[in-house]
Amino acid sequence: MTRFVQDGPALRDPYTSDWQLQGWLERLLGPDGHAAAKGRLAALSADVLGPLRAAHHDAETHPPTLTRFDPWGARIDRVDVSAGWHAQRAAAARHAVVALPYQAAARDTWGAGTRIVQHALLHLWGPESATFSCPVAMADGAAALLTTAAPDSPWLARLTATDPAVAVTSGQWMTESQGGSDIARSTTTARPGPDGRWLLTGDKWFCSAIDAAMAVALARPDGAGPGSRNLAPFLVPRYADDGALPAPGLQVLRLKDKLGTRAVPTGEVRLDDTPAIPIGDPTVPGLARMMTLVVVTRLHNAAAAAGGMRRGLEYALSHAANRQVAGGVLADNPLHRATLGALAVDAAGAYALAAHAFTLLGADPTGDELRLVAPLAKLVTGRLAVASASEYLEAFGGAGYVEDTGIPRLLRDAQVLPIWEGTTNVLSVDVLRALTTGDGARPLLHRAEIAADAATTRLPGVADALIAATRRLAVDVETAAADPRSGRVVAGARELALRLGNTLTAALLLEHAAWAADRGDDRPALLASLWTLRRLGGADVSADLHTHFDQLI
Ligand code: UCC
Repeated sequence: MTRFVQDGPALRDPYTSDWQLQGWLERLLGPDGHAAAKGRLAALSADVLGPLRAAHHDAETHPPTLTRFDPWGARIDRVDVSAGWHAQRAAAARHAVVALPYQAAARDTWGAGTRIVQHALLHLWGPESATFSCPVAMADGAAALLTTAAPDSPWLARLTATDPAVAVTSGQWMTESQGGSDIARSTTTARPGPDGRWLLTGDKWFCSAIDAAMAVALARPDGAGPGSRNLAPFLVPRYADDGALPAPGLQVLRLKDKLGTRAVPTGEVRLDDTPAIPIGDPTVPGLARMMTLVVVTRLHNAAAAAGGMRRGLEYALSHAANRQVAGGVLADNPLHRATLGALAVDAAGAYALAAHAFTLLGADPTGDELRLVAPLAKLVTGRLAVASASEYLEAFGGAGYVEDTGIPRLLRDAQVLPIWEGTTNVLSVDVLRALTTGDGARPLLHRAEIAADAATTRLPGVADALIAATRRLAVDVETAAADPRSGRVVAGARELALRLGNTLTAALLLEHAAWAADRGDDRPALLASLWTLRRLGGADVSADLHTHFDQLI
C-alpha cells in the first residue's frame, strides 16, 4: 500500500528571499549602509537555517527545570536549561544582537541607523530563537538603562560583549503578585547595606528568564514615599561574590507553567536581604529611570511580533505551494490566496511599525515621538501577531493543531506578546498619558498628512482614506488630551490607540511605496494601498488580495 505523506513546510533563507526587508534596509540605511550590513545579516540568516533551527527545536522540546534542594536537603535552586538554549545564548552574543547599538564601530558606520540593523537581526533570528529573544530584550533594556544611569558599571561591558564566554543577559523583576500593571502597590523594599550595596527584600512574581546572570529589580528604598514614582531600579547579581549560586537570600520559588515560550525559564523569586547595586541615585524617584529599560523591551516585543508574523507567513506559503486540494495546488485557490495575502499585508505593516520604533530609538530615545510610538508599536503588533498566528495554524488544517509539527507553538508564543510588558489596555492608557504629557501626536499626524498628499496623484482612493482617518484622529486626539481621565475617553483608549497605530503604519508604508515607485517597483504601493483601504477605510479588498497575491509575498 502506498501511503500519502505530506511534505512539511520548508524555510527559505529569511534574508535573501525577503525582497521587502531588503527594500526597507536599502531605503532606511541607504545603499552603502545596507551594503555594510549585508555580511552580518547573511551570516545570521545562514545560522538560522542551520544550527539555530536545530537549537530552537532542542530548547523547545527540553524545557527548563528547577531543582530546589540537593539530595541532603540544602537549598540550591538550580535551573537547568537545554543545550539548545545555551546555543541560542552563544549565537545572540556572537551575532551582536544586543551589542551592536553599543559598539562605537557600528555607530560610526550606521549612526542612529545602528538600531535599524539591530532590528533586522532580531527580525531574522527571533522566530527561531526559542524565545531567547526575551533575555536579549532584557539585556538590551538593562544596557540602555546602565548607559544613561550608571555608565561606569562593569556589568555594561558584559551585557554588550560578543564573546559568548563573557556575555551575560539580564532579567527584569518588576511585577509582584498584587500588581502587574499597578506598580505603585509594589512591596519589595531596599535598605542600605555594606560596601555601598543595598539589601532587597520581597517577592517578584514574573521574572522573565531566571537563568540570567543579573536582573534589574524595582524596589522601594528606605525612606522613599509611596506611589510608583518613588520606586527605584537595582541591579541584582544572581551569583554570590565568590561566584557561587545563588546570591545570598535569593530563592527561586518555582518556574511558571506557561501557555507558550516554554523554553524560557520564567520564575518567581524571593529576595531576603539580597545584595543589589542601585542604578542611579536611589534617593531620587526612579520609576522614570526604569522605564528606559521598559521602552526598549517593549520595542523588542514589537520586533518579535513582526518577525514571527513574517516567519509564520513563510511556513504557510511553503505549505500552500506543496499542498494539493481539489485537483490543484492550495496556493492557486483564490480564497486561500486572499487569506494569505491579507496576512502578508499585515506582516508588512507590522514590520514597518516596528522598524520605525527602532529608528526613533536610535535617533531620539527620550523624545516625545518615541514616547508615543513605543506603546503604539507594541500594542498594534501584539494584537496582529496573535490574529495572524491563529490564521497560520488554520492554514495548515489539522496539522496546525498537532504539537509535533511545531505549528501550534506559533500561536502559543504569539499570545505572550500582548501580555508581556504591558497588556493592550495598559498600553492604551499609556498612549493617553503620552498624548497628554508630550507632543508625539503632532509629528504622527503630520507624517500622515504628508504621506496622503504625496499619494494623491498615484493612489487617489488610498490618499482619501488616509486623509479622512487623519482628520478624524486629530479631533479625537484633542478630545482625549483635554480630558484623559473621563470615563468616555478611557473606555475608548484602545480604539483610539489602534487607529493611531494603524494610521501611522499606513503613512510609513506609503512613504516607502513612494520611494520604491521612483525605482520602478510598485509592489510596496500595493501593500500600502491594501493596508490603508482595509485597516483605515474598512474596505473588502479580497479580490485584490487574490489577483495581486504574487506581488505581496
Ligand atoms: O508582568 C509581566 C509579566 C507578564 C507575563 C509575561 C510572561 C513571561 C514570558 C516571558 C518570555 C517572553 S511584565 C510587566 C508588566 N508590567 C508593565 O509593563 C507595567 C505596566 N504599567 C505601566 O506601564 C504604567 O504605565 C507605569 C507603572 C509605568 C506607570 O504608571 P503610574 O504608576 O500611573 O505612574 P505615572 O505617574 O504615569 O508615571 C511615573 C513616572 C513618570 O515620570 P516622572 O516621575 O519623572 O514624572 C512618567 O513620566 O514614570 C514615567 N513613565 C514613563 N516614562 C510612565 N510611563 C512611562 C513610559 N511608558 N515611558 C517613559
